Amino acid sequence: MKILLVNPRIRPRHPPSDFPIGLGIIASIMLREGHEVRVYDDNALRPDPEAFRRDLAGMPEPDVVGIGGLITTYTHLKKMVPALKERFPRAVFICGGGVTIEPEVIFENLPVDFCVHGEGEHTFRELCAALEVGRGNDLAGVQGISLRDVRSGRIITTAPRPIERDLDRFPFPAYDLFPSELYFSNNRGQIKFWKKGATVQRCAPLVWSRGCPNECTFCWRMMGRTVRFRSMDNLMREIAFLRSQYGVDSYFFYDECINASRSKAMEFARRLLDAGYAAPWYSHARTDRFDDELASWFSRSGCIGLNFGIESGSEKMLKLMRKRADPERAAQAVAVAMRAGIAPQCTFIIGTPGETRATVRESVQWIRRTRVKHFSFFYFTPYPGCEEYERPQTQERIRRRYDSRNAYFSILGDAYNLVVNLTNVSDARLIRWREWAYRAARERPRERWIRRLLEIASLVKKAAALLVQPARWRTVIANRLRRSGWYEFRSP
Ligand code: B12
Ligand code: SF4
Repeated sequence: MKILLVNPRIRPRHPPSDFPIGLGIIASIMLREGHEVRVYDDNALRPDPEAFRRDLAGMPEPDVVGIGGLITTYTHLKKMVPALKERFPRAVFICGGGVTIEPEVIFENLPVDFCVHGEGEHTFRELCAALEVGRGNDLAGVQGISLRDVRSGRIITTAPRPIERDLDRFPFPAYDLFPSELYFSNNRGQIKFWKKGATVQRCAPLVWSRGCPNECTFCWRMMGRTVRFRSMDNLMREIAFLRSQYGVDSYFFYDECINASRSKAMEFARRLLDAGYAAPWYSHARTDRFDDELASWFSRSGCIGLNFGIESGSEKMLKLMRKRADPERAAQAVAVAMRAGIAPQCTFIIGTPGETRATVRESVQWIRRTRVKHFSFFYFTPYPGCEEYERPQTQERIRRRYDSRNAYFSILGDAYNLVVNLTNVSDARLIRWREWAYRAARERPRERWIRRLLEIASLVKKAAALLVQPARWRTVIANRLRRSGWYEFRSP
């Protein structure tokens, strides 16, 4: 079969980075099966609509077009898929990745024939095999797909696809079909950010494990709850391949939690050292399985930074999110990382149902106490698939703001923008809390005291003026109080 795999763009305002590992593995599998595979990497090329049509015009007609990715690619898919369909009207369109979480939305708004749910490797291969001439009847036996029944118009979803337990069965991504050089050189910016003066040239993303056993309410465990690891030999072989073929000299691990198993994480660091592959690397990690010994091994193997999803400095909020973490333990973990020379990057969520000014303040105080330099505050965003998204009250709030799921899916992005407010305060107030949190968390103690003194002086001055001209100053003071960080801090 002739297969065209399309990688839609994500984060279009940033230079293309993040090699699409899943799509790359699928490409490899289909090559191995003897198919003719082409890739159109829209994320790397970023063509304007005119250039896109020109590129399509030069392409031979495929039998199957595979496309998809994160839910955030949905808006772009709405532009791309109709253009692709117009150019290749006879091809079968298969959509995969997180965007297919609600197949009804996809079938209603995109001209696709099939949705693939969850891990796509086996499903895409089996689906293509079933589609080959004369085997269309096997479709119902393909697990993990949705399709629209031609007669009734109903959407049929087959049995879920079980997760693959032996990840070594999958080949390495077909790096040579993608502009890997571009991705690897762009990714090195991440490493340079975390290690000033690092002289790395190419940074490759890698996935060692899949799945997470935890159940945070804001997270979608699209790779399941069972953590599965590739064997160490398999991982080392891929690293060796990337180093020799692409001159890769640093790594970015996309694992949800690199220290999901402490013993394996230790072994991993040792193997990097023993194999001579120690080089700057970065990953996500959990705070509850991170201690001095592990940090020291990580550091020796090249770890320069770890992303810790702290989410909140408030115990109450962590419980509500079911994060299974506590602020004290998290503070210890970042201290451990700093001692080992590993930069902690801490992410927080603001606007979880139940959030109050006091809990935001606890997050800010956590940052001040731990003195972490790199932190971000994301708005709580109920991405489809996560537990919070399913709750009736969340659905109700989404419905109040968006007239359809199409409209809601289209707005989803990086969680830097507030898309739905699940707290009991107004949007304006929630936005102010976030602004305040950034400002207050960045302030050093001396700056904080100076600012407070200046604010008090200014208030005293204005209060004195009020005595003289009450009407004029009443408004000024009210506005000032509303805007001031002092006010935010003082009046929960
Ligand atoms: C790396 C990563 C990213 C990278 C993107 C990498 C990429 N090009 O795909 C970056 C850093 C950009 C990113 C950003 C975000 N991410 Co992210 N990310 C991940 C992460 C940690 C790993 C993805 C990965 O490589 N997995 C391993 C490979 C093998 O799997 P895969 O790429 O998903 O592909 C498989 C299937 O999805 C499917 N598949 C994928 N594409 C296709 C195409 C076809 C045709 C088919 C048939 C199948 C198929 O088959 C593949 C093989 O099994 C996942 C968590 C996870 N472990 O999955 C979260 C995850 C995908 N991200 C998520 C989120 C929420 C985000 C952000 C919104 C976070 C934020 N608050 O900013 C942003 C969105 C950015 C944006 N504006 O678009 C959510 C998914 C949300 C959703 N419903 O889609 C996840 C699941 C995290 C979570 N647990 O909640 N992310
Ligand atoms: S946020 Fe992290 S720990 Fe929580 S369920 Fe998602 S991947 Fe697991």
